[in-house]
Amino acid sequence: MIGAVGSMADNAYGNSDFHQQTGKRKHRDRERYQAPAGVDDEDDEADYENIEDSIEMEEKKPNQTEAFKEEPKTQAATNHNVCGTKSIVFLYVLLIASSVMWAALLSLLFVKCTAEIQTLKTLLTEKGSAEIQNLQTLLQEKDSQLSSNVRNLEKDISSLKTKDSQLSTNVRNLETEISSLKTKVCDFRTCPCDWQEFSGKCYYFSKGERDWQKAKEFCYNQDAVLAMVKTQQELDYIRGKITSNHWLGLSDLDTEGAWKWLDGDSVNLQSGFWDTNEPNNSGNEDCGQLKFFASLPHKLNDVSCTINYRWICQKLL
Ligand SMILES: [Ca+2]
Ligand SMILES: [Ca+2]
Repeated sequence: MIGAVGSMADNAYGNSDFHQQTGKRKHRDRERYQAPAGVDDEDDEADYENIEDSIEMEEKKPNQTEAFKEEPKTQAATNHNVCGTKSIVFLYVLLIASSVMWAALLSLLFVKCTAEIQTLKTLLTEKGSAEIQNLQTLLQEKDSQLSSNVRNLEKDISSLKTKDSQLSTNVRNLETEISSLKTKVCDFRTCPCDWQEFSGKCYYFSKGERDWQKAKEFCYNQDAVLAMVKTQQELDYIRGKITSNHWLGLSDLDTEGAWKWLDGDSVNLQSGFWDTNEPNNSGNEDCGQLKFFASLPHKLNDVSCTINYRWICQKLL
């Protein structure tokens, strides 16, 4: 504001000084062009008017100068506005062009990517189809092979079943033939196979060992009893057949010390069949055996019924 006021004052001052200087110069020009003596008055008057016009023209010059000074400023402002508008328009155009270019690039990229994706999809589909086809072929081959193997196994199983049935039939036939042959062979004997005949009786000498009760049950199952040695001949016969201790059908289980054979007959304790100092019931001995001696006659002895020994069965012919 202060600057503007100063400027206005300077302009006013400048104009006043200009008018003063212009007045002085008019005066000097009038003096200079004062007509000397002897000069024509009409010519002088014309010259003077030209001079006046010249001075007036010069007086008008400051105004023209000011106009010339103001004109560049307005033109510059106009030029500045035009340049700004052009710059904005240029920026807009540049922005639009850039947007169009980006849109075009993105479109191209999208189209390219879509094409790539489509190509990949096609490749994957082709490869997947080929793999699936290969797997299906392989599975069909394997399935066919497995089916063939299963059929072969079923045939083998059927053949084995047939052979097993034939073998079973053959075994049954052989068992029947063996049984028939045994019967025929045994018909020529007086005692069953593996039994020995002596004095109207059949005797069986076991190969295995059992306790007294189980040995008795075995003989019962053979329609026989544990051997009862009541005569010297029977004792001598049995003594010649054994090489170890054997159970006999003898016990005092019903009454301690009352020794009886299985048919209920009492045993003569003074018969000489018993070993020396036997039966002694040492440790609760209730079952009788024929005790084996390597160098002495085998004799009767009482022992615990739970001990396992071989045994002798006896039955009538
Ligand atoms: Ca006893
Ligand atoms: Ca004893």
